[in-house]
Amino acid sequence: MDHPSHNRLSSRTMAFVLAGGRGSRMKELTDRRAKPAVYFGGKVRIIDFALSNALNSGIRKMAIATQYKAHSLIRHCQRGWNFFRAERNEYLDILPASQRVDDKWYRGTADAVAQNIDIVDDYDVDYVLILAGDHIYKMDYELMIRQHVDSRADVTVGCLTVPRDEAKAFGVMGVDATGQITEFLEKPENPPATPEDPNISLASMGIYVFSWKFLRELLIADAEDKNSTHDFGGDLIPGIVKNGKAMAHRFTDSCVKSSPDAPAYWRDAGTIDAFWKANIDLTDFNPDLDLWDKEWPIWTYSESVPPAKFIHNEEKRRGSAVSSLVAGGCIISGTDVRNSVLFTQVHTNSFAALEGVVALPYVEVGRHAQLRNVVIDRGVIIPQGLVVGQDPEEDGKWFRVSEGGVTLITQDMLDRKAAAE
Ligand code: ADQ
Ligand code: ADP
Repeated sequence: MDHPSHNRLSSRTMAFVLAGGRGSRMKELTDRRAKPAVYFGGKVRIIDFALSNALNSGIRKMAIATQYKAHSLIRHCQRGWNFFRAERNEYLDILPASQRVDDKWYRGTADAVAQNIDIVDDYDVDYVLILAGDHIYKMDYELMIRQHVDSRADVTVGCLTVPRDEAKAFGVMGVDATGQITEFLEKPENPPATPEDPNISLASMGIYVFSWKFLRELLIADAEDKNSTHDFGGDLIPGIVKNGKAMAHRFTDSCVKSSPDAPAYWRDAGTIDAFWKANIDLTDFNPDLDLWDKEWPIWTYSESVPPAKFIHNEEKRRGSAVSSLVAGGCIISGTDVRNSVLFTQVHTNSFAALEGVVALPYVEVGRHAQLRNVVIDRGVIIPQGLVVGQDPEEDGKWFRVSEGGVTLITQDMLDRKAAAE
């Protein structure tokens, strides 16, 4: 008798995760690391969402294409995603652009797959699920692969609805009543709306299911095409919409929610403001993204550290955190912490006050510092008495203040400030 898992298409699918882009809208946060390696939610990195979704969906073969500032990402994946066992037919490969085919780096997202055709061949799968490594969401990909197979599409594109005025950052599509994509415009100046609502557009999530046989041929043809930019959204998908059958898969149909009433959660978090908000939203009483859900865990690498500790100092100054996420290894000593997300090993000192603070690992906050609505990069030492978040003009002299009024602090910025004073 067939084992039930044999009916799951995910066991015949590999996930190919694209993690080589720049994410330049995150400014100094992506100076030294690619966006998929950026920390999130007090514990994980952004790429852990795509990888955990694949794992939780039953996929046991994965590859991650890296290029830009890949060191931190590669180290994270080596430490945290090293439990795949070839004896069980499980694989996870990290594929840095390494000029395997000729002397070119990955020229675009499709080229990142094309340069590794022989490796994908070795995986011996029927379907390839192309994922972006830089989005925060929970999704059961099995349902999307199932739709792809049942509809006999050439490609199935994951899609969601976005406000029309935000849609020009996406591939935007039109669909017919059967869900077949009738037009696909990559980052259009004037995005078309859905028939139901003039203020809403149907946007590509940049995730695709193909049969490997079909994609393999397409990639070989595309590699020869001098006019192509070798990009899925810019070249391959519009080509299939014109000449073949491209189907849309609605994210809402396979989104994993904590309760049926919860909104479908998907975030790009590609700017300082969006990154700050997505983190701080987790401090809500009932956040839209449930990281506590045992049914759909987000796997990661985490250091083995002692539990978080809260101390009242000698002068009886309380060390406390309310409506906050505080990771292991933190020491909150005589500090008032509110609505903040503190990653591993953040140490704060007496008489400091933190509100709306996202502090990446190994941040130290000196005595009497007053910080409001800030993102602090990993390893930053906040000097005693620093006040940020009260006078944007003053903050802007040294730090990066976003459009939404969030201040990003890196060690380089603090060093420049110290040198000038
Ligand atoms: P973008 O997000 O703008 O649009 P892109 O910058 O190509 O597309 O990034 C897609 C993914 O590929 C990211 O995870 C990125 O890290 C990675 N990547 C980019 N260049 C790469 C390279 N040379 N090698 C390896 N990886 C690379 C895409 C689609 C749109 C869709 C949005 C949704 O093109 O149609 O709407 O995603 O966010
Ligand atoms: P991790 O070191 O855990 O990967 P990061 O994502 O913060 O954490 O690191 C990003 C990359 O920048 C890594 O390659 C790291 O080694 C490097 N890096 C961190 N701090 C510095 C620094 N002060 N100067 C140069 N490179 C650094």
